[in-house]
Amino acid sequence: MIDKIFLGLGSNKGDRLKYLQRAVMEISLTEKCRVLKCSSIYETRPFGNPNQENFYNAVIEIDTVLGAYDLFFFLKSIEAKLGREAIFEKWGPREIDIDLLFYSNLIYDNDQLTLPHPEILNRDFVIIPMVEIAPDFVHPLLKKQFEDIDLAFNETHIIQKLDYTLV
Ligand code: PH2
Ligand code: MG
Ligand code: MG
Repeated sequence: MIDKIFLGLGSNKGDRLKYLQRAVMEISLTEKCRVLKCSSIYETRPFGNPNQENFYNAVIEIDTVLGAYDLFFFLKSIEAKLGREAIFEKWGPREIDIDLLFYSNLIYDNDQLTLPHPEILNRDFVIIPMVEIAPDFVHPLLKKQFEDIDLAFNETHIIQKLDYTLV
């Protein structure tokens, strides 16, 4: 099976567009990863902690030779390289956040890594971009294709789809 790997990108500090673009660039610069698809970029209201700037969010699909843990730590190293400062506040502002959303249908739940990312179904700014680039991908726990996932009970965070692109 070809792995289907999706990453969520977010920034709400500094030049948000540049941080997202640089994250995609860093991911594609290594031999270990290939960027296959990029969603639109969305401006979104902060989820969880309302006293912070709006985010720019997007989702990308990649291919990689790295396993889930190696990929997770590689993504952390890119966050650090791009200058993400330590965050002391849960869901506080961040220059760049690169979340491993799905590694195919792997299901993990431990201190280091939870797969699928536990917040996906609460976040329109993940579901809508997933519908854009992978409408038939099946959420391995919900067992529904993204295009069939109901947003009706979720709070809306998306303000607008932006004209900028990730690459
Ligand atoms: N990320 C968070 C907390 N809140 N809100 C939005 N709109 N977008 C995010 O990416 C986001 C958030 C923690 O990672
Ligand atoms: Mg996050
Ligand atoms: Mg994160």
